[in-house]
Amino acid sequence: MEEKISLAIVERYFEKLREHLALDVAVVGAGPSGMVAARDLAAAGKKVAVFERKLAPGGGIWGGGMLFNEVVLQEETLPILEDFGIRSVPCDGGRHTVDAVEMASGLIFGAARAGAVFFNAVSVEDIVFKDDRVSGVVINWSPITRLEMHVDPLVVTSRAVLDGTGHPSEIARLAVRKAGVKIATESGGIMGERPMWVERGEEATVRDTKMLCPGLYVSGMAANNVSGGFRMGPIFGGMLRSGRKAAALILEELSA
Ligand code: 48H
Repeated sequence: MEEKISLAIVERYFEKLREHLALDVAVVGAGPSGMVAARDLAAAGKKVAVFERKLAPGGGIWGGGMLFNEVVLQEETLPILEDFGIRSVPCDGGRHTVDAVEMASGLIFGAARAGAVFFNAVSVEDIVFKDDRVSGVVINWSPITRLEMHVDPLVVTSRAVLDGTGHPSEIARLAVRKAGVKIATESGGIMGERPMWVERGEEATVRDTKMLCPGLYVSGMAANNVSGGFRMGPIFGGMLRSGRKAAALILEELSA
């Protein structure tokens, strides 16, 4: 019995990994924008994997605002929540509060049920860059990177990579620093996040969700950081809309 449980886990895990070594889309980071994108892409029939450094997917949702586990969303973004069956409570100004735990778990479940596969506790430490195109991700166990063990990574190839890594925009940074790519920003590099201005930050997040260079897209706070957008605190409508827009842009390219 003991052996059979271990065997079932090992066999199924490796089957899952083997099936996802060549992807349509690699989503890096299981924050709100990455998970909405993963769900939409998987629902459209694409082979999608989400690589998340932490043990628990969910990114910055869980803690709400300053650990008060509620977040705020604008009325017009509720249809995205409804696609995941996540509930909300109206507050003033056409806004709604959402229980952060319900939102994080609902987005995880929705993306998984649509067919996106999560690889948690896995960090993307580099990109594949071939013929002037980002064409995959280089992965390692997060504990290995955290312990700074000298262990070579594995590679997953992908037709498109989405940088959903939040504030640090790690994948775009790698493209600029290691591949010498000029990305689609005013300076051609990482502009850096600006201070708090909710309305401007929310709009910029969606506007700056885009293709940065062939094969590489950006969403959420990473889009803000890359293009020099303002931050917005614990309001999440822009993140959800950004994920939806990223998926639509990628689908447009993959179906062309
Ligand atoms: C694997 C990685 C790597 C890596 C990072 O920050 P997130 O929640 O993502 P977004 O951009 O969808 O949402 C942002 C939102 O949560 C937020 O922070 C807001 C609204 N802030 C406003 C403000 O003013 O501060 O999640 C990103 C995820 C995290 O779970 C990371 O662990 C993960 O990406 N990650 N995973 N490989 N190299 N880098």
